[in-house]
Amino acid sequence: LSASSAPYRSGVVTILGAPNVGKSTLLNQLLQQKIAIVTPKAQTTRNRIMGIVTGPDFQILLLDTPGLHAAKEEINRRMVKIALASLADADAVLFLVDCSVWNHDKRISKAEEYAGYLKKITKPVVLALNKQDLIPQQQLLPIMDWCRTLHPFASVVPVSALSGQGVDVLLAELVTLLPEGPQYYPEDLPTDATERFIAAEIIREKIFLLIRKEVPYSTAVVIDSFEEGDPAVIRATIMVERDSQKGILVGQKGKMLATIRQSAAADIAQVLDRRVRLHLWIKVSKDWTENTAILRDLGLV
Ligand code: GDP
Ligand code: K
Ligand code: MG
Repeated sequence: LSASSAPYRSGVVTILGAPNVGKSTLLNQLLQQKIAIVTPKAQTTRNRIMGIVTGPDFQILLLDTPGLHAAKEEINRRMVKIALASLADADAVLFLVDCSVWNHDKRISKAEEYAGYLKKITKPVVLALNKQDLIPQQQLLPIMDWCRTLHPFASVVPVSALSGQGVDVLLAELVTLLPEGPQYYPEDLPTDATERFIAAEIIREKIFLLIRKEVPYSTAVVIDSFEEGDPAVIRATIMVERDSQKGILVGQKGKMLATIRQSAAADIAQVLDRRVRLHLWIKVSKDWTENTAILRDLGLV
């Protein structure tokens, strides 16, 4: 062995942070691929999604989680539980914050919120200050100093998940926190999620992006069939809670549903790297977000 040969490191890193700080964007940036859906709305990531980042001498299994937030409804409580439960398996935590929304007062109130989560975490934590592209550079150092007073972070790294700036530094910091270990997955596998799951998530993303306000939170997407081949033929059902929501999803003369279908099909085709024929149905299933059997089917229990 030469003096320069580093041990192979591998392990699990959980990404934690409030809704909309950029957790899914960062995961996609690290993987150079879209596996997690990104929307400007909070609470769009419902399940935990694992991304696999493989380097020459490391493999990081990254868990994207639903955002941490005060949860009232059943489905939201379950999402926070999924986020915190994934900590048990983690070797390290990547705590992501959106530093672009901080002014002085906001920082103070945020500090209390973060402290609440951080005191529950016994694993080493790397703090990533995301959306640094939105703040003046001279503000970065004071913010980093202030952050170091909040918690004994393993490191504090400014990044832009959107542009990729700082992401290589962040990756290197995370690798130092991993134990020596084997390569668990093939080096070209970006996620343990199935194509089926990613297809359903992309359809859900389009609903969030295209439909106003609260309707998307009442929807779930179930893949009824997924025929491999070129084109891949995918049939999916969008579940809603009420007839009125179905009307909004269908839209005038079916235009909204057509738009959702077209934009989802285009994105799925890109991920699968082949043509896609997508068929969508809408089903009204009253109060499914409170229904344990349905939540279990969706992997949310
Ligand atoms: P999550 O809820 O934490 O998973 O956040 P998302 O990844 O869904 O991102 C929420 C919003 O923030 C989206 O509109 C992203 O495009 C945006 N966003 C994420 N990272 C950055 C960043 O580094 N810079 C900027 N300007 N926007 C970002
Ligand atoms: K989001
Ligand atoms: Mg997300």
